[in-house]
Amino acid sequence: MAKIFQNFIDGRYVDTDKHFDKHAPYDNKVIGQIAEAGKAEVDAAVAAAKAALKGPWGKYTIEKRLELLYALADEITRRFEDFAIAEQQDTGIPLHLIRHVAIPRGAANFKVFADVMKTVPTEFFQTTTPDGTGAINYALRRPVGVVGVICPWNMPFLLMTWKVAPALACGNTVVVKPSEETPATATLLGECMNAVGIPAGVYNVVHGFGPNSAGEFVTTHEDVDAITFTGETRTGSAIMKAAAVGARPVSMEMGGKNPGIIFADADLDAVIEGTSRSCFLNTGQVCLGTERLYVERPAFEAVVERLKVAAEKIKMGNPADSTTTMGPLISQEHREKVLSYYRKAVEEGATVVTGGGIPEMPADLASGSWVQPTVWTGLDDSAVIAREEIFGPCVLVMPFDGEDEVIERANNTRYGLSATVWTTNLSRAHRVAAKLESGIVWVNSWFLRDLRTAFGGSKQSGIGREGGVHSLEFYTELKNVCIKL
Ligand code: NAD
Ligand code: 6OD
Repeated sequence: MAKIFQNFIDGRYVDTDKHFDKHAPYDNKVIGQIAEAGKAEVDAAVAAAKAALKGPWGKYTIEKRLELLYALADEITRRFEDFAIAEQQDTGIPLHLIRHVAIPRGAANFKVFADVMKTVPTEFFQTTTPDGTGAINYALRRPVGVVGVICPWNMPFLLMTWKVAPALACGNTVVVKPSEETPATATLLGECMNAVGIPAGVYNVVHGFGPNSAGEFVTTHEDVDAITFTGETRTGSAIMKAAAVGARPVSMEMGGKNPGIIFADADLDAVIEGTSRSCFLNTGQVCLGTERLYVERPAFEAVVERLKVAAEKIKMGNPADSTTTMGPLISQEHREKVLSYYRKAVEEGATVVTGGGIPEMPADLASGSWVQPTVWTGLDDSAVIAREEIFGPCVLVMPFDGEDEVIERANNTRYGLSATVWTTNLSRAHRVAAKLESGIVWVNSWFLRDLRTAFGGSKQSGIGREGGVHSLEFYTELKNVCIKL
């Protein structure tokens, strides 16, 4: 019998009478059916989340709550392989990469945010009063309530736990809407919640699509107190409209068109190692990835040549095979989108340095959503592939001649998520990092992420910052208490 990815509501798995197929990205075979939540299931999930705030969860001491989150992290680690295989089947990401990043980092999210809660300072002010007795002010933090968590498919477990962990650490309850492409790990996490004794209703999962489906039902629900979203900028705008009803707060992590800047003095070995990861890791489906690469003219030819070699070394294949270094795109639909940009690049006159099409795959994988890692040159910043987020394993490499010029070009975008700078000149690294309009700048590295640091995008890449203590800004509300002495 086909596997059914059920909703998780009030501590129980809930089927529905409306199912849709989940295809494995690497061979396009149906691996299960997803039980789409309707309005009734979303109402039930939100009601359970609201009730749980008033139940034991809302009454626990912070120590008790954090103890449960540490236990949850341990339980995820105990079920490590179940999570890894679920994630691999959903996404097609090579298993060794999932074992190395997604699952350990997903478990770590619960520990890190529990740690953060132990050291949150409070503000305190002494105030003078006309009668001379004085007053003291101090701030209390309280949870915002029921948080709607709308998730993408590109690193599903990592990006979901990145939101669920701080939400729960702060004492909220959640209704999670995973992407319709990646139901598995969110569903499995329900088992871990029950196993460690997190009360029913604290963590709920509803499956489905966006408009006129579970996503819309969650974001328009009047008992959802705050909405945190990761996904495309266009979707984020639609969710902001929904959140405007009832004036609910939003935290938005959205799209990007991230520049990489390589100065001629950079260490080229490090550049190629870091840049090939930032262009091709996870088949380019990383919000922080590089799709525009600016290379100082004296280094241009060498970088293009060595990036070509790195791209051609990538081994696509079965994600369970330990020698596979790149999986497929998430779906046939997403492949169509990426290939439309591959065609557009050629129409606009790009030189295809390598890739540009569909690779030949063995018969058992031939129906998967494979594309070749691709490097282009020969176009400038006005090209469509230099302006729009493609979210595939591809990069346009362009030469530049000066620091001011490259900063202006890197910033000439409606996005501002991340940027990478490669140079051995320390003063220049500081100067350029300060001027780049993005939420994160990496110097001589990429995706070196400390979970305690602020994460988020400038311009149309995001609203707000999450990470470490910064997550408290969204997942708690500050209340000032003023006591006259
Ligand atoms: P998406 O916007 O298509 O979908 C994200 C989620 O929103 C899905 O669960 C979807 O069902 C839901 N959704 C869609 N329409 C909705 C609506 N009207 N109301 C409520 N929910 C709705 O994004 P995706 O394709 O899953 O992910 C890829 C995108 O995510 C890329 O643009 C990428 O840059 C971005 N992303 C950003 C970050 C970041 O931290 N900034 C991280 C990962 C991915
Ligand atoms: O590692 C993280 O903390 C993080 N937020 C990664 C985001 C990846 C986006 O695709």
